[in-house]
Amino acid sequence: APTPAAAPNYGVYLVTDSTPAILGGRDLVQVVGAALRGGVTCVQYRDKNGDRGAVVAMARRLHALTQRHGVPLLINDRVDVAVEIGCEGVHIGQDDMNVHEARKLVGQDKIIGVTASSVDEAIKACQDGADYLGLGTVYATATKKDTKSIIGPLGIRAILEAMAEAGHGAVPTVCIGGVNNDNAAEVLAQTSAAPAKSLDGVAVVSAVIAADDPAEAARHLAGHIAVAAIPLVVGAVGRATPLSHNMTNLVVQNFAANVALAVGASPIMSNYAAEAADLAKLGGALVVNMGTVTPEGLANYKQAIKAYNDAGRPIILDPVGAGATAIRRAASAEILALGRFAVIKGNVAEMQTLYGGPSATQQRGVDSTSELGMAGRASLAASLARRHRAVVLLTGPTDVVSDGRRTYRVDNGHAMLGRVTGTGCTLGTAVSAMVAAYPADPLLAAVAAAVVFGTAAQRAVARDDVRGPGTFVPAFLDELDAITRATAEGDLRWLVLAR
Ligand code: 3NM
Ligand code: MG
Repeated sequence: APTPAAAPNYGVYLVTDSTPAILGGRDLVQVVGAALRGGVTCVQYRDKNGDRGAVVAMARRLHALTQRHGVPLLINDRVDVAVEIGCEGVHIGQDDMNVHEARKLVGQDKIIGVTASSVDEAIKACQDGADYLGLGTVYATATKKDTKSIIGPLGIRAILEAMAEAGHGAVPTVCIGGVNNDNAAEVLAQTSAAPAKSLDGVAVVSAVIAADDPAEAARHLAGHIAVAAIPLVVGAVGRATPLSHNMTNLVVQNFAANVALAVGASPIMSNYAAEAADLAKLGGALVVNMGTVTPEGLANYKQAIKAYNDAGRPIILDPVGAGATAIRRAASAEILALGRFAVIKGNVAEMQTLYGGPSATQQRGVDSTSELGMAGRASLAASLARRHRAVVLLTGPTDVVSDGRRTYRVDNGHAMLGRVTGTGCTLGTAVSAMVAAYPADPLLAAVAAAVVFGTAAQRAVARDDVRGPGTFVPAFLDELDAITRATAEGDLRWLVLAR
């Protein structure tokens, strides 16, 4: 079956500017290329006055670049240019062509974004069929001097609330105007009308285009976006109470079910695949954890994977001890070739085995034994992610999470997690809940799960009543539960974002 194009991701939205004051003497294609490597998720080429021939030529170069990164390219204002080069869409302001005209020219399948500065403009754009809105101007900016109204974060928030109220809560939004790495976190927090509606991203010009290091600037913005997503992800789990269907090993069943409950999901522990087709219809996610694999178990995984793939529901694959035995190496390779996985989770040894196939090096027990530096870990996660079009969550003292082009590090947690059994496996359960509830961005859902999980460990260890692994486990569940509640309310102060 043909796979529909992935929904555009507006998280780190770059708007270009070719004027010397902002671009300097640099080549726009090189600057945008660096920004894409840093994690920009959407590019708008904005050159309102340039000579048409030069603009078409630049648009083509930019489109070749964004296509290599799998990122949409939109053209500001000049709809004819977008039509000519066949890029993913256009962005139009209130003084540009209207949405209906633009739609006739670009067609149903292309993206049309609209700038709105007021509730009325936003609602009208939604009614006209805009695919997303750019809301602004947040703060006065030297980049665009003719901005009509500076509405601040609270003005943005008022528009978001009105959109949700009018039934347009599903239309994605970014904010624009004077947003940079010093204020992005604050803008995202202040604009959030959660749970009604929050921004899907931030649009910036000078914060990236004029930066000394555009890649680094984009990377920082991507970090702010990921942190801001955590309460949205955790809140979505609480509202949806998604089913977390665990086909897991007999060591961790009880612990995994309790972790699912603590993060607000609804666990079901079913290793009998004949149930999977019914369970897959309930809007949850499946964890396939190969921790105590048997021939019968393997047959069950395969049947359940097919059922969840057929239902279009996410699967989290945890190939526990993938490299430990010939049986596990073969089984994990077979499973991996069989279906689609939203998230593949494991330690370095397991992920190296999957990446290298069944002949990869011997792994001792189910623990991670491989030494690999951070760059090597990031590259392993990204390569495996690209190959399987999945999110890869590579666990370790620092977790690495990648979808193949965006790669995040989660640097929290505590060594105590390695002294009790099942913490790695139950992280997979937490991921399943978050991915099921936050389909918009499985990468950020997995990051959120890792952050919350590691934070719970650190908070548990810090408690006076925790003296070792035995007292740690119940304290960990308590903290996971408490963090989930606080974070869903938008309180980020509980989270440990770096050791
Ligand atoms: N549109 P910077 S503000 C292109 O309010 C644009 O619609 C705006 O640049 C609007 O990120 C703006 O450098 C410029 O402040 C934003
Ligand atoms: Mg405009």
